[in-house]
Amino acid sequence: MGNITFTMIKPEAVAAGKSGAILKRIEEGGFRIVAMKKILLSEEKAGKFYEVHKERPFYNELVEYMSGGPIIAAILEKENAVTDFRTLIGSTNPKEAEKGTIRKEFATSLAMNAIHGSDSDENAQIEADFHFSNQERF
Ligand code: IDP
Ligand code: MG
Repeated sequence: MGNITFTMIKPEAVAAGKSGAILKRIEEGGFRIVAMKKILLSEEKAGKFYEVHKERPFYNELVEYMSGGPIIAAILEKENAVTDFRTLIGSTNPKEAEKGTIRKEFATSLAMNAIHGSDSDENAQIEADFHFSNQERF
């Protein structure tokens, strides 16, 4: 048993049929899927999820984008889950993402960067609880 991180495969990657390929990379990276579902976030829910970015100039665009189509949300387990997952997905800006990372391969732009990963253990717990009940975790 390791610790957990929270991820979302973002709308443009889901729409482009990349979910399977991305999930394959996640499992091959040693992450165990604890919980997973395909959901359409309301603007309100997307706004709440990204509330820390409320004052940023891209906030409205981000909320519109993340509520514009279904996402795949998941809780992942691994030792050092948060740090190792951020390494697997790569930099926020795909132009700066390392070769071999999920964002390097699947992102289309800085905004539409294919995947989310929690940035701390504390936020991983908050984000997992935001989307999943205990009964949905295995
Ligand atoms: P992260 O997803 O790598 O943790 P954050 O800085 O937390 O990056 O930003 C959250 C999300 O907001 C990014 O993944 C991306 O989709 C979007 N975003 C970040 N910076 C910009 C920007 O400058 N313009 C447009 N969208 C952005
Ligand atoms: Mg972040």
